[in-house]
Amino acid sequence: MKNLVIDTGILKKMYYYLVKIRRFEEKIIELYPQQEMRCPVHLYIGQEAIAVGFCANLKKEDYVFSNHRNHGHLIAKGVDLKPMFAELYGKITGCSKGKGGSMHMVFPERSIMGTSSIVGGGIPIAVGTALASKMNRDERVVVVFFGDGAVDEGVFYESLNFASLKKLPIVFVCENNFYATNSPQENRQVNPDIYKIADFFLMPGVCVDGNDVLEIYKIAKEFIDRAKHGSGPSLIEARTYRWKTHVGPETDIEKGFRDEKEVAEWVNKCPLKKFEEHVLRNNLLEKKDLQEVGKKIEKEVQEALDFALTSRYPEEEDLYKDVY
Ligand SMILES: Cc1ncc(C[n+]2csc(CCOP(=O)(O)OP(=O)(O)O)c2C)c(N)n1
Ligand SMILES: [Mg+2]
Repeated sequence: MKNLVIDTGILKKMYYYLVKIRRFEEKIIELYPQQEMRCPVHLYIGQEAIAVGFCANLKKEDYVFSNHRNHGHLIAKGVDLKPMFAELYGKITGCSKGKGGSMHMVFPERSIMGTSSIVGGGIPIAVGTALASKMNRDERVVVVFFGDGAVDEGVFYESLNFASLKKLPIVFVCENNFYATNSPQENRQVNPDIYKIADFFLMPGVCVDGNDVLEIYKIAKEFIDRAKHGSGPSLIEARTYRWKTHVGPETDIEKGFRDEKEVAEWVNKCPLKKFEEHVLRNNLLEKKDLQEVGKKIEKEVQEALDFALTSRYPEEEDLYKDVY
């Protein structure tokens, strides 16, 4: 897979999603202080390459399970910005009808069956879905994204064991951004190499640069294909960094949670910049291709925002609808 040549259509599509996630969240940063989005937001800026590289290998019917930091996964899986902005504003047209907010977005039409704010909580649900896929022989693969913090939870280990035992069609993707809230990985975990946990469960474990969308695309292809062909699960650790504070639109340097130099070093490894430099240097795409994507997304963001702002709030009698 290392020498796989990625065709121009896929390169353009991946750039489109990288920029779409970035601009969506930049708009949140701009508007959040108005206090009209009344839900907590965990921003994905800096980690975009992981969602994009994986989802570019998935079909509409393949399942994605996510977590509290989910905007990138939904967008990369093809969810439109309109129901996403509407959800942030608590509107009835939101993807969870205004009841979920940022952390609890649902979009079954794109096989996003729900996202959870319980750290590690999505992992066993993803495994159960993969078991159903296998029993139904429907060839729908499952990709579950979680943070390094979820590796502190017992259910992570139980899930890996069961998935390997039953050879389930699932890829476990740990987005290691080295922090769980303000707690660095080295204060929580004895072994920094999360991917090595796969060894014990007799599945492949791979570590990848989480800011390099092309590398991620290739790794994702290999292990998604493997899962689809009945060879069972794998664990991919993608090392990356979140640019913003754990929750909210600010940075956390001024609060002293992270070192300014550390943040700056990672901002310099921006996944969008890395992609742009690579494709231009190697004549894979032209500058005008990249500019066109930028313009298209600017328009989409504005239209989605207008849609959300002009949508209505749920009525009081909607309160107990869709609640089980
Ligand atoms: C079971 C559980 N414990 C604690 C929390 C509080 N909490 C919310 S997010 C978070 C950190 C998650 O870190 P990580 O999994 O690395 O994801 P990241 O925020 O870095 O993307 C914690 C401890 C929670 N939501 N659920
Ligand atoms: Mg983390």
